[in-house]
Amino acid sequence: MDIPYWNKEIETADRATLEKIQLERLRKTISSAIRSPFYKRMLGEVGISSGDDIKSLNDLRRIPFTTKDDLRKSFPKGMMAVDMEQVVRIHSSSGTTGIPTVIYFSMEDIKNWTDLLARCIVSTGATSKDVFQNMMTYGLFTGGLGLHYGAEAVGMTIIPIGGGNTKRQIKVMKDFQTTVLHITPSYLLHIHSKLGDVGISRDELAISKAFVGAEPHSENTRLKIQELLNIDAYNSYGLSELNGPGVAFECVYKKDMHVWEDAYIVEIIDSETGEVLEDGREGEVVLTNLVRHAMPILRYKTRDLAFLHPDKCECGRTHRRLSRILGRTDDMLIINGVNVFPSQIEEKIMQIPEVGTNYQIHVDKKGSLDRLTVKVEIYPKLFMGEASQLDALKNRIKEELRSSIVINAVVELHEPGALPVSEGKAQRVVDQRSKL
Ligand code: DLL
Repeated sequence: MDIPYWNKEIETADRATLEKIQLERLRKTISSAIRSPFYKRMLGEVGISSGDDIKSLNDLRRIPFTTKDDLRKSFPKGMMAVDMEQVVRIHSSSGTTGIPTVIYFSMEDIKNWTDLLARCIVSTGATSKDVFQNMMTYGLFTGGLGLHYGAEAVGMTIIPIGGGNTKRQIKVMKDFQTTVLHITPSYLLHIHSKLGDVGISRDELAISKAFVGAEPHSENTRLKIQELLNIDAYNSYGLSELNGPGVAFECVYKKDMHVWEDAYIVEIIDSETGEVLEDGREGEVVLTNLVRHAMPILRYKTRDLAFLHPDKCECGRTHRRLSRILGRTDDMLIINGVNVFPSQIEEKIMQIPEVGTNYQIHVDKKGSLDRLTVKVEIYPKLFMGEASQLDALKNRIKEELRSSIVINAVVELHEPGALPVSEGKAQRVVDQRSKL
């Protein structure tokens, strides 16, 4: 296979070269970070007063972790490391859980971020010949503008449509013969279910690829997307604290996501002890910016759980691959004492052929016990059969779940369109226990 690269030299650099670059950039980043009140205090406490105090990459471990709470407490400017005059863009998280977190970019930061996204796009085989429909929200969310700049650098024809308005999205896909989509996986499945309503068939569309990310999804969900739409779906990972999309992305081989190690130091840690784990072991992803200076973040505890692949990728890139996000340290449900990640439930139900494209997990109480209800949409023709067939399907789903999560779940079958959909990140879990 002819492997496409955006910057072959850096993407295939050997480990010694990568580590040399990392060390240089870490020093520079620390010298920038220390200009912010937050890092001045934190680094001062561990005896680091400039980048020169970092003698080797191992010295990174002297630095304490940064948490979401630190970002919140530093709102609005506690982590800003340059004068406001040098800031050319602000992004922010929605702040639905409290105080928003804000991210500042200098012109150089935007240039560096754009370059990373161009790498991501090219690594999937997309080119300037592609028509790119960017269906992620533009605005304070990093998903829209981040990929927009990357796609522009690659020279793609961009349709900056943003999120929502499903019918229009489908029409635009047909009118401009869109070839590449950027979208959350849940919204893409919804779009597929709406093609018929708009009177447009898959054959009238030219889509061949989708960059899917911004929310957890299982390998079975990817396979479902690929099969239903006959496209290649590439996993895309990132978080606003560390720029946004472009932290890790799948290449043409689709065997998990290359982390751009000249731009980020990635560590996998045991969340409880903080111990750094070796490649192959699952733990919390911790990231350090190496090419951001308006607001660099050091050793950020993402709360995302994953592992790094120890083996090399066939594409020739040397940057290690991060597994699919397997869960979050904060999304684990405890149901009657049993630990369950929503991702385990998704993985199971999405491999059942009768299950459609949407589902939701509800947790409440029945008496003093927790009750887990898994609501799934199934294909409409199944409702036309015998009631006993529906019961059999329900039992099969229940059994599949029991074998995996060791919990007796209540299973509800719904018609397509019955469960809520989001045009951005899906809300998969509704836990009502604290409200009861
Ligand atoms: O979601 C940035 C992004 C935009 C990534 C577009 C990919 C595409 P935040 O809103 O800050 O930023 O949310 C970050 O979303 O910590 C993960 O928990 C989750 N997440 C992002 N990408 C993936 C993915 C953007 N591919 C949080 N798989 C992260 C699983 C993901 N979870």
